[in-house]
Amino acid sequence: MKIGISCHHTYGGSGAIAAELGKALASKGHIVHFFSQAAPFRLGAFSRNIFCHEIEVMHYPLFESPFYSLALASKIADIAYYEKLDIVHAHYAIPHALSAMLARQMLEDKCAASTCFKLVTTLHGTDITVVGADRWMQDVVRLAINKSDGVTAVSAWLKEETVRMFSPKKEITVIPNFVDTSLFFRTSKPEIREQLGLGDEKIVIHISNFRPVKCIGDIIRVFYAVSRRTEATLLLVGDGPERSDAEIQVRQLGIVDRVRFLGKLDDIVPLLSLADIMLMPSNAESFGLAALEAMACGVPVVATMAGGFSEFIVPGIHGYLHAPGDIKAMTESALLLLSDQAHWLECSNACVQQAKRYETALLVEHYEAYYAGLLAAS
Ligand code: GMT
Repeated sequence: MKIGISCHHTYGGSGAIAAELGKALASKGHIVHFFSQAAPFRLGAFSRNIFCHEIEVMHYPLFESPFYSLALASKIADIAYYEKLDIVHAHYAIPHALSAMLARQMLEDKCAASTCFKLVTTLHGTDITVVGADRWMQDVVRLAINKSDGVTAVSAWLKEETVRMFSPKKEITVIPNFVDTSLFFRTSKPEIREQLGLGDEKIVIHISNFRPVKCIGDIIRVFYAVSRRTEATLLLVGDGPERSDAEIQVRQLGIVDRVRFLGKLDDIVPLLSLADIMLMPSNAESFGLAALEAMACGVPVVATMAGGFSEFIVPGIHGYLHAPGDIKAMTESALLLLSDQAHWLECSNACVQQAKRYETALLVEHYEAYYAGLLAAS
């Protein structure tokens, strides 16, 4: 198949999933064209089957904010026509699905509807729960969903939310996030501990784009309580709008020497490999790719019951789930995992097994079958 993938290039789960999906499809012989503002952060692959189109936006003094969505639509239309794309897969409803929809309209005079690409939209989370919930964005998100030929969501929870908020015309198929366990596994690299100046204390990790939904303040609060009862270091990987406040909070609590802000890093496996637990106290998380990747590296997760975590984290087996904002309960669960080595080991092994159920190869087959079904129906 010839597949176009439109996605955000920035640090975040939807861009990561789009890039990993494209790489996996290309390795199976499909031709993949990426459309994004810059090369997606996880792409980093050489393949004869991958083509990356960075969208050039026209700058003109009259336009205060450049028309990215329109430039994207034009690029998709151009490539879809000349490369005869079968599928354009939009990751995140806005603006990708909408731009692809517009691209299809641009091609109306050039090709018959039956020969034009099928539009698949994958809903990732905040496109529904934050952007879609905005009074002025609701109708545009609804349009993007209803004009797609196929819609997938990354968890049953997100599907339910979408149905509740938008009553979409089409059935939404759940295809969860996935992880390549040949790349995400626990490795022993003692030099990393040394490079980071860590001793043999327990390591707590969090990886995200530091948006409000991630509740970074709760991570600091839980870690503060944990660090009063056991020797531990918190590794914070990523960056975003909540980082500065988190730094101030860490200074005020007097735990600067126990918290490391590492910024955006691509190579996270070595860090996950030395982590004892991951904290994910989000107040809404459609799936939680970072948690799945941590589990693949044998890291139990303390997270919230908000969203899709409960679809792959069984409390007591792979970590613990609590109500958002319940600092006390999250602290106790973190301490339990950090203090009971036998229990930690059981959880760690169970996490590795659970991650294998979300193996990239399995879920990529789901996407391929989904594309094939849409093409066969035309
Ligand atoms: O994190 C976001 O705010 C948006 C989005 C992204 O582009 O990074 O992340 C979402 O998509 C991931 C991949 O499907 C999911 O694993 C994340 O749970 C989801 N984030 C939220 O729902 C907050």
